[in-house]
Amino acid sequence: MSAELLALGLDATTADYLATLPGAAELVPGRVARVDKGLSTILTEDGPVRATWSGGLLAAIAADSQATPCTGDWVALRRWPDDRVTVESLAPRRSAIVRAEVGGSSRGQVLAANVDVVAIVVGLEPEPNISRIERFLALAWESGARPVVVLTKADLVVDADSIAEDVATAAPGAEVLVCSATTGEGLDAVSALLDENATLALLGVSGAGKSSLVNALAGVELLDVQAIREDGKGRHTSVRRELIVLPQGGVVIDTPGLRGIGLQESGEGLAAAFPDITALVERCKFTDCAHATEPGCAVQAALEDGALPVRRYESWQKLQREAAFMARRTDLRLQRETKKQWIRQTKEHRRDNKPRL
Ligand SMILES: Nc1nc2c(ncn2[C@@H]2O[C@H](COP(=O)(O)OP(=O)(O)O)[C@@H](O)[C@H]2O)c(=O)[nH]1
Ligand SMILES: [Mg+2]
Ligand SMILES: [Zn+2]
Repeated sequence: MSAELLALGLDATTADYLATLPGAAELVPGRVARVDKGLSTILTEDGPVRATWSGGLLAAIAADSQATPCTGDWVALRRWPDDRVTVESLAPRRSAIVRAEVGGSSRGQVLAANVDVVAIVVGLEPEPNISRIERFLALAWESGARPVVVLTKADLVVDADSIAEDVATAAPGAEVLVCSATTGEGLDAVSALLDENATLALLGVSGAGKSSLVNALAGVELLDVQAIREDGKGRHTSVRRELIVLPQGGVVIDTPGLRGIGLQESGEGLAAAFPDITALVERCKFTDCAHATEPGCAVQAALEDGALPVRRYESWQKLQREAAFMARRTDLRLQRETKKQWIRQTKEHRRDNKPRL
């Protein structure tokens, strides 16, 4: 494995996958930095290249939209004699941040792949929305990467540490860091998340301070920071997500500001984000307890004695309903797909078994 690929965050499993592909000798490994409608920018040991999808990859995408390469993916490239470059193969992802697609298909949209740490970036001013942090945490836990909460703009408040304590109660199992991109306070701890060429993805709403944080970590202006428009009516927003290799090592993926994020159906991320409630539910007297008026409900008891804040319970309930809705939608899609496949097979069977005339 070359030093250049290590700096891009290549891990042993992925390196092995890429090296053992059929015809690997003619293929070039690379990491997706950005995708614009089928034309992607891929970082290789010899610098960035622009590439399109190969026929084989297009077929895989037609069968499953999640096979579309996204920022952070590792791929194998082929250089053609006419200098075109195509993405031949997509390496399995070791983690993926997937949000539910708004409307339409029930397939999730992959925001970033092969991430080690997901930083949920939240400005300390205006006051953080704790329920939104819980939602981001569920998405982050679901990804398979390690979630942390980065509270930024510490220079704008006097009680950063007490806000951080509140946030920590909503983020069991996740580290909560306080920093300022403006003064540099607390940046060392954020920087440490990038040790050993780790890949750090930043999630957060537009205006949270993600791009400023990347610039502060890099020590140079790599990304556009939102300027507040002079008429005060809104801001121009960056829509491009980018993969940035920091000069001191480590890779940052700056996702677009997410206004709303839908949850995927599995509910595993939700259980990981709410281990306190998951533990209570296991202690309810009835296994199908709806935590409303049932006797022996551990959730209701925790709400009554104040061990479980009502806000946190309501936030969990809302996300829980959403995940259940997504699960039903996925079931419907799978049913339809199975039916389509059955019809196709029946037709093929009929064609293959036509009586001879
Ligand atoms: N005072 C202060 N302002 C910040 C800090 N970080 C970002 N900002 C401001 O917050 C606004 C949004 O920042 P930006 O990095 O573009 O947010 P993004 O949309 O999440 O990428 C800009 O006006 C920044 O100047 C900080 O640490 N302190
Ligand atoms: Mg930005
Ligand atoms: Zn209960």
